[in-house]
Amino acid sequence: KEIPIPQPPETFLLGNLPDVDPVFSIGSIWKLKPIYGDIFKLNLKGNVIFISSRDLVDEVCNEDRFEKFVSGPLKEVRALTGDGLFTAHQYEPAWGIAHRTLMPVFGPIAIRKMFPQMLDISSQMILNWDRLGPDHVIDSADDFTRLAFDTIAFCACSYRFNSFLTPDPPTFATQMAEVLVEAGKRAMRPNIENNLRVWSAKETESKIKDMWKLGDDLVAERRAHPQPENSDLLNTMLYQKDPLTGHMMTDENIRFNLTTFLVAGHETTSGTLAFMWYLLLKDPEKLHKAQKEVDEVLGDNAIELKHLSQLKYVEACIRETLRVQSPIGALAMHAKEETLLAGKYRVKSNEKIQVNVRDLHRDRKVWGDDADDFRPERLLNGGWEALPRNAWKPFGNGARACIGRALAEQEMLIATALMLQRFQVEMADPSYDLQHKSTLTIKPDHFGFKVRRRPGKD
Ligand code: MNH
Repeated sequence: KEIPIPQPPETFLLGNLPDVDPVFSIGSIWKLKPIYGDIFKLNLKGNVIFISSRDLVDEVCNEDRFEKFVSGPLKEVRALTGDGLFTAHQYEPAWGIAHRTLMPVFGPIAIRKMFPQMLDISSQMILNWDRLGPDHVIDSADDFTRLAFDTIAFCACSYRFNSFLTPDPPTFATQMAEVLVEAGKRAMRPNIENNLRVWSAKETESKIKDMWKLGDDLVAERRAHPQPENSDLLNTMLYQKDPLTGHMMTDENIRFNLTTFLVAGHETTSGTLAFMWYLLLKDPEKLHKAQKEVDEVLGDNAIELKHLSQLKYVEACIRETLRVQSPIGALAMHAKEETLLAGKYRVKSNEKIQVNVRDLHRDRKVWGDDADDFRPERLLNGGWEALPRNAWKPFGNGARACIGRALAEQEMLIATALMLQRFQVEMADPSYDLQHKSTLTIKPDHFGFKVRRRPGKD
């Protein structure tokens, strides 16, 4: 009854490393999936099992049997974010302490209070584009990165990066992208080779130190100038006790989590916005529907918190983007104990199971024959509520799911509504076809657009 998991032939000493592009590894997985099916395995310095059907993923989402696995690229990122929430092993006490301390302040009610800060940053982006005029080509990755970066820093620590004021993106963002690319490459290289690359290790180390300094300075500054309780996430980290153990987050863990928020908080959000605008601009009918909704809900009025829950079509556009072009390529899990998957595939507890998010989100059994198409309508009129469990996983699973989800969703809604209200947006190059690039997350490469002020919309 037990059957082996399909696997491409291995190369002597290198296993399946040659099957995977070190710079865009998930792209290789997307190509192997149609050949090997919903489950296959690669030897990438240890066995990695890739799964992509809703049924297999549903099984692996059971937290009694499986949990998040920090290994490979994620483990390499620990050089930067240590036992911060995103890269902590499930068994590390710092994860539980930070999770319980921070969950309430990332909840929907707390996030609503961030509306003015989010609007502040979004408005800077809009004003900046207004000033640059209709001929200026906006690089989506650059400007949405500025938006997401300034937003998370302002909302989490009341710190202004002011990255719309400078022509280059913030140094922190550039260094971070470089460190993440290096982490990805290290995970795909044989260990002997990693050990020989002393120079790139030294470079990376010094970038990491620079990035930590930002968080450490923020902490020092806040200690020197205390703010009223609950004023932002930084305050919570500094003064709140874990309700379960009574422990406080350590200074080192605060540094790791500040860095984590900056890393996790901006790449994914900016990637999602860039993908959504690509999808909308490729399909003007959907774009017009979204704009019409914004006109009906906002008219010429300034956006307010109360409008957000009325933007149902825009919300569906965001969710549908997260389905067809999820910025996270894979979720890494492992079995807590050796087990049989689907009753027939043996997996050991030290083997990594990767959920291939893109192909999960295109499972024909769930989404139908038009699974590849961007169609927000499928998530309206009961479609969202009718989705089978664990069919839509852009924010991860269970206890280790994204803590920033409500923050990101609100931020994306505000930015999108403002853009639609104010501008007619068009592709910079109408013949552009989607290309992907990746650091830890996936974004469109070289996707630019232009904006023209809509008459009468000030
Ligand atoms: Mn986020 C975990 C996706 C925005 C902070 N995030 C995850 C995971 C996914 C994810 C998937 C689970 C990863 C894994 O299983 O290894 N996150 C997103 C997406 C967006 C996003 C698609 C935007 C769109 N995330 C944000 C924002 C923050 C954030 C904004 C700001 C703080 N995310 C986190 C943190 C974790 C996480 C922290 C780790 C949570 C944990 O394991 O406890």
